[in-house]
Amino acid sequence: DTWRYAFEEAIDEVQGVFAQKFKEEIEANSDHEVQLFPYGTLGESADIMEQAQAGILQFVDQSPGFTGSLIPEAQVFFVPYLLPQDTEKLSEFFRSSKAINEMFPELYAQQGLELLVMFPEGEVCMTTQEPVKGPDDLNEVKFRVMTNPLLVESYKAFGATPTPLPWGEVYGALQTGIIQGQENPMFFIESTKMYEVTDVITCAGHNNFTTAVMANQQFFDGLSAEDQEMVQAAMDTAFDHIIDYQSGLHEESIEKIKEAKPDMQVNVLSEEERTPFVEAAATVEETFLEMTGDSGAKILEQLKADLEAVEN
Ligand code: 6CS
Repeated sequence: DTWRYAFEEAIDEVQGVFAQKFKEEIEANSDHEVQLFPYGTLGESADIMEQAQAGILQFVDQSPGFTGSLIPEAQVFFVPYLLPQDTEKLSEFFRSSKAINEMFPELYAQQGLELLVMFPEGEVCMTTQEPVKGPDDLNEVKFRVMTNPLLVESYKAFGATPTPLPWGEVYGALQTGIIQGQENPMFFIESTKMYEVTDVITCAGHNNFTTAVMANQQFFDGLSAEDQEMVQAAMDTAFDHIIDYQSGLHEESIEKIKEAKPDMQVNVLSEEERTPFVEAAATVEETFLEMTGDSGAKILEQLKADLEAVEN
């Protein structure tokens, strides 16, 4: 039989490299085949999620940036400065976190989804037309965010005018001036040529892009115990692979951007310049708690405990 797996990026971008590794593992260890559907073949992120919930797809990679509208607690990944930027600590956190490996699966299950893995895709940086040294520089900037209420609140707190849009509209909206900024990991800024339609990259260390792979729950429940274990093992192997794959990717992507557009500015904000953004994070955390109540509070508390365990 053939398992259909869709993701939000191109085949040679991070989600695609992960999916290819998963496919390779499954096909090496079983008679199942995995058919991959990169971004654009089946629609936007919201479309592939619907298809996975309906059982048309067996697997889907959707980042919490979009799942936040379906599972409000998944917005926790948009509380700024929550995740460490240190890649070793970060991968250890994803591997060991109780919030991720025990609590989130219950919430995804309520939406008919078996959460299989969450993994990081790199530090998120902003790209804009003008330099951003602090929140004042975001004033009047229409800034594209993924369709996620808490991310909207973050960019409000950062001083911008957030504009939620699906990915497919971002390049054109920047080109025509409908928006003047967006955020993404460096590999994605490079591969999607965001440098063609913005002039300045600003890294404020406020977040690391998180994504999640899930299976249709009914499909997964119908697999033999052996197949379920094989799927989980293939996800674990793909996790290790994607962590290795990303080593140095941020820096290599900056080099490629500089080659393609030598006058592209890349600014890394100093500790002092970050302060107002860090301060804004506190209000975003409060908003998260207002939006998600008891359930969100428990997730946030566990997540912080998991992060602390990794720090020490
Ligand atoms: O900004 C976005 O919408 C996209 N960014 C990444 C890194 N992956 C998929 C997502 O659609």
